[in-house]
Amino acid sequence: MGYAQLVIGPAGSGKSTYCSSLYQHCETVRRSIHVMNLDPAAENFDYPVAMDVRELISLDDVMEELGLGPNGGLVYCMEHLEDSLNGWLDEELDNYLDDEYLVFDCPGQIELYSHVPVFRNFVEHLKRRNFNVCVVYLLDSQFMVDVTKFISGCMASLSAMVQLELPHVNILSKMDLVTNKKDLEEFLDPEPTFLLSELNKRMAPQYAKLNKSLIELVSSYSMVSFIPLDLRKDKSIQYVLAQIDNCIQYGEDADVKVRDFDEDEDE
Ligand SMILES: Nc1nc2c(ncn2[C@@H]2O[C@H](COP(=O)(O)OP(=O)(O)OP(=O)(O)O)[C@@H](O)[C@H]2O)c(=O)[nH]1
Ligand SMILES: [Mg+2]
Repeated sequence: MGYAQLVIGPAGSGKSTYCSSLYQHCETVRRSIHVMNLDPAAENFDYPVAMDVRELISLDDVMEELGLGPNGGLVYCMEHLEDSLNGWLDEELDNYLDDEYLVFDCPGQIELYSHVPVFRNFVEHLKRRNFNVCVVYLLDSQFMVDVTKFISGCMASLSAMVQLELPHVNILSKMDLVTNKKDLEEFLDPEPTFLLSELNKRMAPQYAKLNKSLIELVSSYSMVSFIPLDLRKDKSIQYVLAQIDNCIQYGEDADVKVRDFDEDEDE
């Protein structure tokens, strides 16, 4: 049995930085992980790239040769990868043991998960290869300080969840930039009734019915829970990793030491 994290989230939400910090953390604790780049638009990396999708296609080449812009170019790359990605994975996996832990650093554009089937097919293929896979969905904490942004963040994560049908771990990234943690705390694991009353306060009365349906939707998919991640704190990375490991049933017998993130607040 192998294990895999698919690291997704909006452009610039901190996916590649997370992969790099996770790699460093694992190196320190002498744990083996391999970070794979699935982003044809990636430029440089702070982690050793175990597999690089740009061997198959890169955004720069597509833009130059086909005269496409960055977004159209990326959609083209993904369509092109539909036929080749799974075969490439098979070839690359020959270099690894069956029980490896892989982390896939993915591109940020949300339409790649909803409009193009390549990621879904890729996930199905990983499962066929006996990998336990989960989505690690990163959302920038800067966008989470009010209820309307919170709901739109949940909806974006939900759209990926519906497309990929994978267990999800939602992460709030860039916690080091949050100056007022109190504002954010109410959104980490909020009660649906709290969200609904906040949303109703913010929006005109004619939206009340829509608001109720939205809150019901996100809470019935258990989407309204986010784990804060502060990359400056090793314990925060450790906690996030333990949650993900739990989700993909990695090291079930191992005695994973977990401390709650809140305990570190005053350090
Ligand atoms: N302060 C702070 N900045 C961060 C953190 N994580 C990422 N950044 C910054 O946010 C920007 C985007 O980070 P990336 O890791 O490239 O984000 P990404 O999600 O991989 O971006 P795309 O691949 O382009 O979608 C960079 O300038 C990072 O330095 C963080 O935890 N704290
Ligand atoms: Mg990136």
